[in-house]
Amino acid sequence: MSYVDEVIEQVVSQNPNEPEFHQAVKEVLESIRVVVDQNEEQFRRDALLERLCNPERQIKFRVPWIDDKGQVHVNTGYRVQFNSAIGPYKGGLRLHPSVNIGIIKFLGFEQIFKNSLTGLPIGGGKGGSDFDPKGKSDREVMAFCQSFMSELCKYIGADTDVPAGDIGTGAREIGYMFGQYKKLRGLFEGVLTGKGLSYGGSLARTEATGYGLLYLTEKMLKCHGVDMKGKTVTVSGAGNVAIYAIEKAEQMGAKPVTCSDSTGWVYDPDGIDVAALKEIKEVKRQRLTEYKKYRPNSEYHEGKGVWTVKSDIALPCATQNELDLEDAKMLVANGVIAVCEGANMPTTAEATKYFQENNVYFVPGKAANAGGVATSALEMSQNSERLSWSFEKVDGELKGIMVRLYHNIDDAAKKYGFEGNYVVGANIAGFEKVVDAMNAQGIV
Ligand code: NDP
Ligand code: 2IT
Repeated sequence: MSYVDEVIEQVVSQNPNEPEFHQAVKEVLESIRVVVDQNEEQFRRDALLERLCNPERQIKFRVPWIDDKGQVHVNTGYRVQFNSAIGPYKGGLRLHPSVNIGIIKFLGFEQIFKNSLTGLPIGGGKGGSDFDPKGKSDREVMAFCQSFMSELCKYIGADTDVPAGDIGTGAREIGYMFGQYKKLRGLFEGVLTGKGLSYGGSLARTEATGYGLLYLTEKMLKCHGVDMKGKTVTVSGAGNVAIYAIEKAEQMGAKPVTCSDSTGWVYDPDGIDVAALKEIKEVKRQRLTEYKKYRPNSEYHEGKGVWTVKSDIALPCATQNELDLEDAKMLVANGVIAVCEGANMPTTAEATKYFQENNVYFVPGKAANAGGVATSALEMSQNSERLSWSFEKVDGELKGIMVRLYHNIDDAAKKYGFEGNYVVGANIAGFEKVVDAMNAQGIV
């Protein structure tokens, strides 16, 4: 049996009940098969893939907190410090009831290669909790965040592990966590990114993931002779990534016509009103049912359905495995040109294959959404030099990073005979740098 197949089998049997982690590992290892085959003897002797697929450290802890009625709740907190070969662990904290160790491991594993692709010195990690911030008062969210950080603060630091936001973790949560870290450790340092601007946050970090997604999409399409202007875009999600993807798509002259949350979705034939969306989601923390009040011409539908809308470009920006084979068939039948992932692993393996077989330009999340973590690394740089850069500077750096990233994955795909396959390109390009650093540092 080939070394790649052996390790895939091992990962599946040693990590039962973690289907998302298996999915992420299989995609990466299948993609890098061509590189591994060329170095099979050495990689096997060095147990390189076993080391790559086993986190350096996994932390799991109890998070007790008291609600507004005096009731105590207990959630579970996680931090998976996956790989520090190229820099301090870096990756977000997800707060969502669906969080379990398998979800955090899949996200941490993806983060290794994504962070490598940014070209910046950041290793891979991820964390979070099964706590649901939805429907909680600010005080309850603060109580949770303080309790979460009371334990997490023992394991993180500006030069060891730097968490940030992800689903359910935005500026409010990062603020409460930063305050607690500072109180307990007595350190005002860049231990978290996505901070508020008044205490060390970076301009353009809020926008970065969505904007970066569009910078990469625009560049990729341009290289294939396609102009963004006038294109219809379907977007899923209505959170941080989706909002700024919609905003930048509009600025580029495209027309985003959908967004969604976990209860329903909106179709606005005139183009999503991003100011209304921000008001509903960022300010009032409401459901998308409210959107129709701002835009009477729009439609609201319960459940899932964004991918039934005809579009040229599809940007899944909500959560993992939200776009399945049926959705892919619908998008292809409706003439979609490109699918670029704003979320982490939103497209199932079957749907990805279907897009590739039908000549849809498909860019995986670890490349397409890397602008968020790249700008987090720029926030770390600003914190280290105790300076704040202008919006234009950060945004310009972000754009440069996304354009270089695109060429990097395109070149890697071509080099190994997979031209246009950005899944293979991203995984190989991300892997090569990490392996080089792991080899240089010995068996640790
Ligand atoms: P937010 O919490 O801001 O928004 C998430 C959005 O997705 C919400 O509209 C939410 O709806 C929806 N959603 C979440 N879970 C589900 C679900 N199980 N089913 C249906 N809808 C769901 O998160 P972000 O925008 O930050 O993150 C979105 C994706 O992008 C995630 O995959 C994340 O890992 C990824 N990502 C985020 C980055 C960042 O910088 N924030 C960087 C790179 C990737 P509802 O509010 O109803 O739950
Ligand atoms: O998935 C991701 O890249 C993020 N949630 C952002 C991580 C970060 O450290 O900014």
